Amino acid sequence: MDVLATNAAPPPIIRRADYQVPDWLVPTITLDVDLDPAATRVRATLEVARNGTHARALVLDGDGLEPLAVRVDGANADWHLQDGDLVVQLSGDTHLVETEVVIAPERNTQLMGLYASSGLLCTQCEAQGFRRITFFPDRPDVLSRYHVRMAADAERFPVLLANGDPVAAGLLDDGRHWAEWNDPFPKPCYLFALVAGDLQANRDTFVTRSGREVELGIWVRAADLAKTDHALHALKTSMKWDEDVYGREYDLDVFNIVAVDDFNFGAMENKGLNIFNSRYILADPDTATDYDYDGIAAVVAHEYFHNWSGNRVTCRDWFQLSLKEGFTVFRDQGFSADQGSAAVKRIEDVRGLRAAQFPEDAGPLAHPVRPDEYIEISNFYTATIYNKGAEVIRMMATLLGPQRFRAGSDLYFQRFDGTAATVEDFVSCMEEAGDIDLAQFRRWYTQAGTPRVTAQLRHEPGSARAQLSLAQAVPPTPGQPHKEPMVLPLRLKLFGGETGRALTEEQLVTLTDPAAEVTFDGLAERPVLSINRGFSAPVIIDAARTPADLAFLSAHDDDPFARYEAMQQLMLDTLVLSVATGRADHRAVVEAVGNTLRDAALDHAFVAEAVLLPSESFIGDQLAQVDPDAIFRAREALRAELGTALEREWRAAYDATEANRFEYSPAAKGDRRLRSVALGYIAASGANDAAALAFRQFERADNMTDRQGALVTLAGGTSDERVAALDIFYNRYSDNPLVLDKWFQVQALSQRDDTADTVAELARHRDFTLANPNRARALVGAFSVNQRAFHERSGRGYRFLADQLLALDKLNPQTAAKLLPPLGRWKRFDPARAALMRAELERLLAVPGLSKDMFEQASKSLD
Ligand code: 0A1
Ligand code: ZN
Repeated sequence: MDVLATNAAPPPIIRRADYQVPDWLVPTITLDVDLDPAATRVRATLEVARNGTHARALVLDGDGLEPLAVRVDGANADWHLQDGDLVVQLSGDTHLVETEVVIAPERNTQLMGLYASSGLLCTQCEAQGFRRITFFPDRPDVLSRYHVRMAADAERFPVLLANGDPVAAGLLDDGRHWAEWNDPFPKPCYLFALVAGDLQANRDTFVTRSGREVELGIWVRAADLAKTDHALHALKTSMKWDEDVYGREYDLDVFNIVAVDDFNFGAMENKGLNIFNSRYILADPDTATDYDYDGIAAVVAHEYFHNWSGNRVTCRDWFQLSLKEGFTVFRDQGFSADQGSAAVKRIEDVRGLRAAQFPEDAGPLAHPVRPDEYIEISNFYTATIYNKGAEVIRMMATLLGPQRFRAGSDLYFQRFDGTAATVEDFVSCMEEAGDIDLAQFRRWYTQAGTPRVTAQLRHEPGSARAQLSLAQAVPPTPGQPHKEPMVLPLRLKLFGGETGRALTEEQLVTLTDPAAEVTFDGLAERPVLSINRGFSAPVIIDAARTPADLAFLSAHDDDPFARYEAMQQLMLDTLVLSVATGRADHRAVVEAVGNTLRDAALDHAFVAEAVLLPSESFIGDQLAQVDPDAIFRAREALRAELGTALEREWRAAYDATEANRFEYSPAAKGDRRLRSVALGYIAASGANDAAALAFRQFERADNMTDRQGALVTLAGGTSDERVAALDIFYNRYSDNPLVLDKWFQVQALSQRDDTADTVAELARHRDFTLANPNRARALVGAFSVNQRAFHERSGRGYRFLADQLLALDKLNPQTAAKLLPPLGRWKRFDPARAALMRAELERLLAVPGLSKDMFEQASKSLD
């Protein structure tokens, strides 16, 4: 592990501008892995080839490895270790280099490299975990063919899996057995994987469009087998979708997925052997919510799609991470949109972007979609790389149109198949196939910060003409004080303020200058502006529309996303005003929400999204300085008023969405969503029977969505039913870690006044452990986004987070560092809170032996 000694020099900064082609290539590697949790022996044979004309030594990355033997062409070699890396002097242009190391997977708490999780052994190599298994040029532009031989105890590890296709297996005489796997596709080492364990597979086959039969297997513990059908179905649906929509076919004879309980991220796209966090595989109605089901389908699709966008075409270096991640998120979003309501999917994605990426872009950790430098690459698996990256691809798709975008992606896959490519390569393909100049558009990859667009529509009463003034600005971000104008594709349309008729067709206005004017003629009535429809550009729009116009659009706009957006803006304007002035005029919101609830033509999933109030933190993002208590009060007041004024409507919605039996379909999901939202408002109204109603839902539910929905409502209140429900839930699921995570999370997100106390107590609960990333995120991660509780004036929330981060940093720096950003938002708060937050960051930085992961996040957060 890279740790910093006290007074050590700061860790080096890696710069994109310093990229050099590799000195040595490794066309093939043979791995012989003798597996044992305490001592695994790894023998590697690398065919190495000098790349170009130079006299430099071979440098193989290593992290915590001790070479037991190093041989070149069968003889002892001239080698030394330098900062953990193996340096070997070589005379010729090609050699066979053999190394041998012993590693201890059961002691690997970082969950990078080879590690143990609930009795199985598995690997995680992206971004730089392979160097913890064997000495190797651990960089994505070194592509090799892998041949892997594994041996392990046959009873403890009856299943042995690796990338590619199985070639042979057999028994050894000491109770051990072995298997050999061969992957014919050259790949970077971050895509290497192996798994050994007592696993069972849910198997199926998929016939590709050219008629090849692929063996599919989802590998889990025997007890979990019944929870894998949804993931398997999602896998087959994704395979077909990628053929239909992108013309991409699967290329190996087997495709395996393994679920593991301890995992730093969501899942990993290792070639032919995806490894998943079990939360993105296991589902049945009793234990998984609809949200979980959707997440599973999306992540299964995401990892599968990486087979082309990431594996067949990989990244030249880690600065290009969004090349595979932004594109693959865009692809999985398209897949999910096609499985249900595209509008609701878009609403959810935009809500996620605003919750995670906008604050990142506005804070000390802001970075471009293609960063220029990093200290620790695992800190760059961010919402900016993934989600803003996907928005950038979406804008190119909008500018090119579907056919030319598909031509661009075909060209990209064809031209770069089998290679390590760059963002520039991708954009050039889009430019070439789309016959479009994307020179200015490339700023989306280089400039950080969320652009702001002001839009002002002027119209003289009685006139047939209206004038729209647009202006854009990109705020300064760390290291980028001055910004150039961006290319902003804005879909817009005008509606008649009296009749609600469309006054224009939808048009795509692409703003490229700092400011522009658009004129509309032939208007029969006063126009109302609908702008950034479908969220065509990931920007903040300031269109200064009146509450009446926003309410009007929320009822009449023909783009469901824009309808949702109008309602959100109306709610946000109302709440911001009430936080700022202490005076609240809720009438327009109540009327608009009432209209939405009474509109029988709308689907329930959409209604549920549309009537939800913006989150406390999103309200905070609109303010010059965040006042968590005032925001909480203003939001609660509006919630209560909506609950009371529309109580009849909420009860009608609640009753109309009662189901006899669980069904997993878009309509049934919409019903469940609306039902829990309605329950929340009934409770907010203060109705006497609210807790009883919630408890009844909790007890009668035949699925986790309804049960958790009721639990969330109860957990936010003060009723006796709250304690009962939390106990029942805990006892019922105490042996199911994924559901226990929900139990921790619901309490950490609770709106109650005593949440900080509860969370401190839960951190001492016998089921709490920082060693499992899901559990750490469920309590610590959830608490630190609970704005009011985390920012409690005393600063104890900050202290709690810093204490947990310090403890976790010793086990798993990667996961710890990802939980730090809420502390870095100090500039957004009052001086007293800001000082307390800074003090915790300083305390972290003063700790000897802090990981470089944490050092980077904490030191940047102080600036
Ligand atoms: N490439 C994966 C994400 C991922 C990244 C790093 C990991 O290391 C702990 C694990 C997974 C994806 O995009 O799904
Ligand atoms: Zn990915």
